[in-house]
Amino acid sequence: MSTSRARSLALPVLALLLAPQAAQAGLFTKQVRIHVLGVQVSETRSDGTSWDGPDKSTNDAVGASALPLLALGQVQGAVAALVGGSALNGIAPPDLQGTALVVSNAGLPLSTINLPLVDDDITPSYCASDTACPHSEVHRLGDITALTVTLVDDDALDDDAILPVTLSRKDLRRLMRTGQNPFTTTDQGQGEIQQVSLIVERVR
Ligand SMILES: [Ca+2]
Ligand SMILES: [Ca+2]
Repeated sequence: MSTSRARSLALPVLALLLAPQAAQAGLFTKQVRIHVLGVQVSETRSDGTSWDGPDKSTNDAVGASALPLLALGQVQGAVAALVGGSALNGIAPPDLQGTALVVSNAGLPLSTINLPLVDDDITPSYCASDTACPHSEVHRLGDITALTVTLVDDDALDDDAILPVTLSRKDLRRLMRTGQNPFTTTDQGQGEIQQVSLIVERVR
């Protein structure tokens, strides 16, 4: 093969070899903003006990202990308000709040997305509208190593800790490319946080 012939073949081959790396580098330089739409936690804690209920020192329990101080009519109204729905049918859903932390390659926080308190709900949603969800600052995807979601069940005395889950940059990249939603947190946190619903928005 002549030198010029070999060169003419080598260049396209080199381009093919470099193309995936270039595409990869392109993805890493993309600017993204992460929106958290909602989460789903398990119906009980991983040890099978309820999040809340009569055996727990919860906000609900404190409310109940105050009931004898109220007049009978007030008690009836207060009980109806306390048990409204879920407590009556044996479910004791948690009062979730927490954060989704965007973590840098150095392990430092880049953005903290606050997930506000939602009472008595294993599937809280955080968006005030289609376009108004808790979200991060804009970051280069290549600067992000993970998104860690940490929640607690807000109780009156000691909050019930919930095992956190982490999405890797690979997970976030896949969500950006496919829009797949929600993200199921397989084999993490003993299944306490089961899903995180989020959008990885490509800003530019
Ligand atoms: Ca609790
Ligand atoms: Ca609670």
